[in-house]
Amino acid sequence: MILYRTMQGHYLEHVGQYYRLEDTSWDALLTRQELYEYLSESIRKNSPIGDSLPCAPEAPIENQEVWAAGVTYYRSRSARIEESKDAGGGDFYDRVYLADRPELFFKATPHRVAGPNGKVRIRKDATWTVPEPELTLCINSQAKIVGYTIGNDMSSRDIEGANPLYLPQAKVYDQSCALGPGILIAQEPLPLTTRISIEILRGTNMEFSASVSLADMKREPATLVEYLFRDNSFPSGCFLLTGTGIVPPDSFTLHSNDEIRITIASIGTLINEVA
Ligand code: DO4
Ligand code: MG
Repeated sequence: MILYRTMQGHYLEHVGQYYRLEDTSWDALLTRQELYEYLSESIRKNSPIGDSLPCAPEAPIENQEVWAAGVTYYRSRSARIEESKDAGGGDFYDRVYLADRPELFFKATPHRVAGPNGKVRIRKDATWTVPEPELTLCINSQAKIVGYTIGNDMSSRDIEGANPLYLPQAKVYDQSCALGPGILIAQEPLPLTTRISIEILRGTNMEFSASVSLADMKREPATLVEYLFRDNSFPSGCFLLTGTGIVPPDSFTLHSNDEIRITIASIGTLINEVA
């Protein structure tokens, strides 16, 4: 079942039918104990409202912080070693890829997050920007993974490549993150055969497309969550992007008006235009 946040309230999709939920706030919903059971019960007790959402979905976030993991796929390690070669930073990416402790960084506050069909941005002072399509964990205040959504970790490669200490500037700026379209509420981990796909359209031209499987991720989602919660509390829960396994070739940079489509079949497609 997939949970959606809209201007008109919260909705649940289950086998092609949509149900309206009565909860007062998104935070209250995401921090509910036994969310899966509560939603299953709502489906049993209520009649569906139809086979489509009555209005457009919004970013599935209220007061949650957004964090991200890095260098969790070999492709990200290699691309970053290459981009930071001149700055002497390459060794660190290899070391973090192999270390027990994962790379975790703060990504966005809610107002920096674009929702489905919203606009993501290229930093004003960046010259080389790419989207990073990432499976995103929805975690409650008790450190339990309650669901999965799609995240785009927009990244300024020239800024990070100039010096890895510039990472927060390469990663955190207005509309540097997109989340959505909804949250797949699941009790079990996603199968490792799950694929993350991206398409980048410039006008009618497909500028770049690729896909990767969760089996290629080096870290377990549960381990990432364990590290994130070691000495941080999240009273409203949080989101954790799990890293990218797709990096376009070095000749590619995003342009204004490009359309980015990221698909994980069991969740949906997150579509954003570049402002
Ligand atoms: O090490 C820098 C960030 C890595 C990242 O965002 C990723 O691998 O997805
Ligand atoms: Mg990333």
